[in-house]
Amino acid sequence: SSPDNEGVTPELEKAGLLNKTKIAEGGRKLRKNWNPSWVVLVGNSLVFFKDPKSQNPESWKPGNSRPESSVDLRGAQLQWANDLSSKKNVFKLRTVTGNEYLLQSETDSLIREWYMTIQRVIDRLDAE
Ligand code: I3S
Repeated sequence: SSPDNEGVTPELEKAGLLNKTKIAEGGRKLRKNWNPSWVVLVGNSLVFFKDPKSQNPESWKPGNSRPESSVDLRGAQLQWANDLSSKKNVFKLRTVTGNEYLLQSETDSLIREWYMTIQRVIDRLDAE
């Protein structure tokens, strides 16, 4: 972030449409329910929106659109998880609190970019 921006607005790293399902809550297994989700990686968090209006950058500003949920990436773990789904291009994100999400895209390059970008944020937080 620019010096002016330091400590004010968290950095927007990436945003896009992915298929998402939560598969565990606090370590307890949940039934899968795949849905398209507008995913925003901002600062140390991955934020999920179900509202298609959230695809408008204006609406990501704090207070303009209510996220469905948000994941703190500090201490999180990421791994490819094609064994956990019949879909291709699936990875699993596990939070320190034992929440687990599968994220998926039909587009190989797109899912690889998401994986690398999220991993980079996790690595940065691990190094702090
Ligand atoms: O891992 P599972 O349980 O085979 O996941 C599938 C089911 O959740 C299925 O719904 P039902 O709960 O009605 O059986 C979903 O429609 C599928 O999408 C899930 O599998 P995939 O392979 O798509 O992750």
